Amino acid sequence: MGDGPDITSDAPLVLLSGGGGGARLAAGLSQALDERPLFVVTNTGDDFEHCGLTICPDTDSVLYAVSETIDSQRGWGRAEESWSVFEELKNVGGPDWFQLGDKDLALHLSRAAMLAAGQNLAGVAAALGERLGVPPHVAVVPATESPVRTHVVSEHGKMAFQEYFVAHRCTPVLRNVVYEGIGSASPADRLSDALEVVGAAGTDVVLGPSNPFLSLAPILGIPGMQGLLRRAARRVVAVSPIIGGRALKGPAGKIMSELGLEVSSAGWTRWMNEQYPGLVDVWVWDETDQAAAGNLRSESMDVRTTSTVMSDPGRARAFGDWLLGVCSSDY
Ligand code: FO1
Repeated sequence: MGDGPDITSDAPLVLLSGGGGGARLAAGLSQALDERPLFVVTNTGDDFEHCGLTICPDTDSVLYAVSETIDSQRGWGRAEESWSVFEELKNVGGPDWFQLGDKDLALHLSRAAMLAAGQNLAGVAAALGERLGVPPHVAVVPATESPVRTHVVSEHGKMAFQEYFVAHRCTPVLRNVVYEGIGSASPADRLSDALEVVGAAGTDVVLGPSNPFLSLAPILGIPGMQGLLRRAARRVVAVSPIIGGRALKGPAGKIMSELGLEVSSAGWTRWMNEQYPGLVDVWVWDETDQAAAGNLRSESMDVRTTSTVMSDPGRARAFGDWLLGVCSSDY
């Protein structure tokens, strides 16, 4: 991959991604863009230390999805995985709450070696992407190098993200989410360098169909991130993670109801618009919800609907193509 796409040739498209939905769209846009540079900004709030290894789930889901090595059914980890080490880890009393397959573990060991040798998260992601087969026009960029750690506050008190998501399977009632360290974080140099070179309104930004509280907030809450994206973007397009009143996977719908929000594309749109005023130009909903789109349009919000369910790579590619059309259209 060298030092990544030549962004002066053509303004990049920037995708903010977390979780399985964001990874699927990253793969779809990678295919749809072909040559135009794609910067996938990945959430680092789920990152954590495990068995002495730095685990970066949302970055790895994108690396695996774009290189077509992901276990597409789960939305994380490797396809054609084996579990010899994990099985033996249990026998020798290691932690068994977080499943690490053999191939996935090899990637974590390689990351640990590179970090120990002084490489940063962006450099590790670029090196791993090259080895996995991420196409040269795609840069996978962890949102920040500074540690940001998402914690969920529930009736059990405050817990680390992976404890909530994996150990407790998202069952605790969420009262608040805190992003420890975010106040002293700054956008990754690779992203800010790229977007400052491009100049005003030279790129397009897509907020992926990711959990707004757990995947997008730890990116957009980084000081300077919203301004950086807004200044560089011709158009900012956000994709609803809620379809027909629920999230396809993950706790976004459950969290919305626990926070007293209407669990719908409209509820998501209103919350996002309040949280990030002036950031989003176009709201993309699934066609399942097109009847309700009229209400928001009457509040002069630009809501567009299409089929957003990326149930296979072909549909992810088609959705990517459709989004490119939205980004480049004049209306
Ligand atoms: N999610 C689970 O529900 N159980 C697991 O054991 C698990 C292991 C795992 C290992 C590597 C990795 O990159 C992701 C893994 N995930 C697992 C998913 C992970 O918790 C989520 O992908 C993100 O943190 C939220 O999107």
